[in-house]
Amino acid sequence: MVAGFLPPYKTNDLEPELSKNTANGQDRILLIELSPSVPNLGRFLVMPRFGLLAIASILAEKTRYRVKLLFEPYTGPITPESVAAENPRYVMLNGLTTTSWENETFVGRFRELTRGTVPVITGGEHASMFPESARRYSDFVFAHEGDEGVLSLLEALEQGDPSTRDSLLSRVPGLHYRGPDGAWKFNAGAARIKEIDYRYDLSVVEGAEQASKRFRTACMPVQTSRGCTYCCSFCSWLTLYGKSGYYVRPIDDVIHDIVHTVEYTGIRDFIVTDNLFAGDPAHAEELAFRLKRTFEGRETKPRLTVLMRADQFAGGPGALSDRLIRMLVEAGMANVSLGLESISSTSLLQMNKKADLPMYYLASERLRKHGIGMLATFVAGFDGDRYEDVVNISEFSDRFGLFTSQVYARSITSGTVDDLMNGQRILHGAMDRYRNGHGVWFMPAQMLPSELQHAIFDSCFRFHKGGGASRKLALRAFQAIWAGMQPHYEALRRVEREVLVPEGIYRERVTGGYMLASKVLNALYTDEERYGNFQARCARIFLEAEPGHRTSPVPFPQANAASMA
Ligand code: B12
Ligand code: SF4
Repeated sequence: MVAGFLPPYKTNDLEPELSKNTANGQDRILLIELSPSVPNLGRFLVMPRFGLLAIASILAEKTRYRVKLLFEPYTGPITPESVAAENPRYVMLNGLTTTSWENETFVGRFRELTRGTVPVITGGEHASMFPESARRYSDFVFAHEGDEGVLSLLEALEQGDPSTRDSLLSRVPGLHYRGPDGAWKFNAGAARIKEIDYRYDLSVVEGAEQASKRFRTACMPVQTSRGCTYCCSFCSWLTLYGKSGYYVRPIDDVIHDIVHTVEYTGIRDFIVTDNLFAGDPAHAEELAFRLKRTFEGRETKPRLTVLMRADQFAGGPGALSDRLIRMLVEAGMANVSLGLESISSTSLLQMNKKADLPMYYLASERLRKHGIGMLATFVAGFDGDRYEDVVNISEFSDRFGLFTSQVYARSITSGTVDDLMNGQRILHGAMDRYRNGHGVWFMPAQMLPSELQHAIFDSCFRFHKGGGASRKLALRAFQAIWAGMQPHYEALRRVEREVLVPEGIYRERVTGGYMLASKVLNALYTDEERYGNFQARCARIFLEAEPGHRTSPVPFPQANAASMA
């Protein structure tokens, strides 16, 4: 329990009036997850993001505030007016980068309504990866794990004395905040949480009770471990956590979350949000044993989809034994989402994936033998990838026996090895709303950016058009996403026509098609002024391509409006 709560948080002229009002909402924290206006694949599942659920549960258990989590698919539209009417003491927002525009618009209006009296605290993936951008709509930005820091932050904010408050704020790891002079500060050096300590309390999530009865595709995230033991060049897990380390959760807590979810929401489909499920085989074995025993004789056995590497099924380090795989299946592990990433050996090497195609086929056989469903994610746009390599992922996925094949764009993100080596290839100015995993905003080596964008969807369409009715739901999702991506796709084509090709950054091959002229780009990059101008021209085109120049959300076009589908 955080001690000494609820002395007034004096920041403005409204405060004395509000602080008398603790019984009237002023002891309330509202946590809000808005939906992005441009669809992404994940949006077709009704599932709150794990991080905010964890933070809400921690606040409900360890503080005296009244906590409410609003998840837009459960509640219907969340407006600044409805939130302001609840007179919260604090508002907390999460979000992926694709939702940053919605968050910014929401907070803009909310601040007008409340005259800036309610502190807005943000955390999660966008806040950790692009804190400068999250600062635009936040009073406090939390990078990395927030479980412990959020309590220290509230403790600091409840201090009446400004210098005590500032001193406490300066000790919250991972926090971006404004100092007494109004300038932003950042407490670097986030420590990893080694003893993860929370249990879901879904009673604080509005509309979660029996959610399975209202939403056909309702799922719930659950976490058994944090971090990874690998370092693939493109992967953002280190940026998200701030430091290396792989830590497991106590089994009792994991079991609690699953049982509580099944009983309270009726949901039995879980996505395990671990970066690397079963990275500690002994922990996985105990989990399998306990989970199986917990649901023995019950009809509500959970179905788990876990994120894993192929080599965990094919003799890699930490590979799972047949016995353990069988135990996990009996406990409910129904599907494995494999991060296969590429079918090009060159690209797999460039990614530092430490895996190859023979290993993939071995894993596929093993999973099939155990009757486990397989889906896979790929990252397209590495230097070994030509248009046809990306499209051929669909045929490979078919042969491999996947039920869903998801091709994402290589998205050079801050703090990754890929960023260090290839940061100059990022096209600045692409709108955040298209940074949803599907959008391309960098310059691939063997094709134009728009061709890569096209190839990614071409591959997903080809795979999901085959294979019968089971793939049709995903096909419709990809069609809707492609339709939503059209302004971005058109902007890429204009950037190429007006900047990249005329400037010689892409050259036409004698055999047809375009390739990146790395020397031209690198020379441009070394000239700060010219590179700045080049990026400014691209950014202007991205902005001009936006319907209404960002003044209104992108209209949701009919799925069949997009030509390729
Ligand atoms: C697990 C996962 C998923 C799962 C589970 C999602 C869920 N509902 O929880 C699944 C597979 C479903 C998924 C789907 C998607 N994902 Co995903 N996913 C991940 C993954 C592998 C791990 C997430 C993670 O560990 N986060 C980091 C930790 C630190 O955050 P956390 O545990 O959630 O929360 C902690 C802190 O962030 C903080 N915190 C969180 N919120 C808040 C709020 C406040 C107020 C505070 C104070 C603190 C705080 O405290 C929490 C507890 O410590 C990462 C990739 C990776 N390798 O790490 C991608 C990643 C997060 N996903 C990404 C994307 C793009 C998507 C999709 C849009 C893909 C798509 N096109 O469909 C969908 C969106 C689905 C949706 N509606 O949410 C991107 C996000 C990029 C970005 N900057 O926005 C990532 C980074 C992958 C990448 N490199 O592109 N994803
Ligand atoms: S892609 Fe997967 S295996 Fe590679 S570093 Fe990221 S989480 Fe770990």
